[in-house]
Amino acid sequence: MERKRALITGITGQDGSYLAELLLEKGYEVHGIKRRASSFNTQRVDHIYQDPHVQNQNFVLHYGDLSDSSNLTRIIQEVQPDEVYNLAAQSHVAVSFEAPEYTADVDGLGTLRLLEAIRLLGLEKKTRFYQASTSELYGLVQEIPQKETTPFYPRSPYAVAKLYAYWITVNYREAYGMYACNGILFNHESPRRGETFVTRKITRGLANIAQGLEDCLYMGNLDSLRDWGHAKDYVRMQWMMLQQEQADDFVIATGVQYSVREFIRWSAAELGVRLRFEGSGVDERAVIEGIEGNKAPALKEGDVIVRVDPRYFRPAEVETLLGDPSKAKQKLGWTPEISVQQMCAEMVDEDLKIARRHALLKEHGHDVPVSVEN
Ligand code: NDP
Ligand code: GDR
Repeated sequence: MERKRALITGITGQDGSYLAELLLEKGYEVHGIKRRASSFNTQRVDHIYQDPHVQNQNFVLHYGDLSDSSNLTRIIQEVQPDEVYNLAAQSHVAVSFEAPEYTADVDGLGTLRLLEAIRLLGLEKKTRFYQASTSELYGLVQEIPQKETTPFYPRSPYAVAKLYAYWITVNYREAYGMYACNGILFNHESPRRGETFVTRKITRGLANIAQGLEDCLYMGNLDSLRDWGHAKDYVRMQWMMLQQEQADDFVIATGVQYSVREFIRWSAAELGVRLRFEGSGVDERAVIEGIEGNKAPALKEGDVIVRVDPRYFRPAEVETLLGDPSKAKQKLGWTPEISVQQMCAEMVDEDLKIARRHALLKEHGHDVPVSVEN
């Protein structure tokens, strides 16, 4: 039997890299779209990269961009994919307030361009389509917990663009009989998470502080509540969604929520640091109450290592998200295997390894990257 071919947009991102690994394990030929950048941007997939001079490649990267219809059409024509996973996006909510038009183009119209390319190439009965929809669609939540039938109320240019993408996916399913699904995924993280999303900003920042590379981590809204899972569990679900008899939309979540403050506390505990939160609002800060072990050699009791900086507040915030994954559990038999606490420990561990390497470089007079925004 011929092996299945998948095309992943956003293959260089967190989810794209885990999904590519999963599909390769399953025997797929995996094609991915990467953007041209002035420096290398394939770190997350370098370990599965194959020399293009070798015959019978099962991992192939194509240059492309979701803003470019002709490019997308050419790639889809060349690849003739059985499955398309549309993971590419300007995926940062805060950045979408600064670049709303670009975000609408890539995250909203980009989805249309892919669906339309599949249709115009006559592949609408062959190619199955997965759209990376998001819990941000619920925004100002209308029901707790949120499930597939909960009304949407987007609160950012990112979420509004993703709302268009959600509905155009449903529309192509209904209008042209395409197998097209939305996975409405709640936040999912990993050691490969982008450095400016809140979990990674915390684990990376605290690991750097523990190694003496930074003094203090500046954060936005600590009260924000999120339902966090592990990206590895969530990409498994993306694949499962395209293996059903009929296309459908599913909420993917853990069903448990925690605050940003709690995530900070767990990360610090993983470094052997006990924190006390003092003050409130923009004056809130985390002070070290006690230290155990030797993972944080640069710290001492009484140090203030986290402060609130209003520059990280958003013009409109999504205060609380909590998903109900019952439909995915019942219909697809999916359950997450990695808890948020295990995930936090894994992320701290990986960031500590990087921080230790950087501390060593610094000791020998080399420059190291430390700062992180958003
Ligand atoms: P990342 O930000 O890690 O990855 C985004 C990917 O999209 C990167 O490969 C990026 O390329 C690529 N990309 C960005 N702009 C373009 C463009 N104009 N043309 C082509 N490619 C582009 O996101 P995640 O892996 O975390 O998320 C994957 C998808 O799932 C996104 O669509 C996101 O919005 C959505 N989502 C994510 C959730 C999460 O918690 N992670 C939850 C719900 C939905 P480059 O590497 O060059 O920047
Ligand atoms: P989110 O993720 O906006 O939910 O979108 P992010 O990790 O950026 O923020 C989560 C919550 O933490 C609060 N927060 C901060 N966030 C960042 N980035 N930096 C800070 O310093 C900070 N301080 C507090 C935020 O205000 C927010 O409430 C992610 C992305 O992956 C989207 O692409 C995806 O669709 C959704 O998750 C589900």
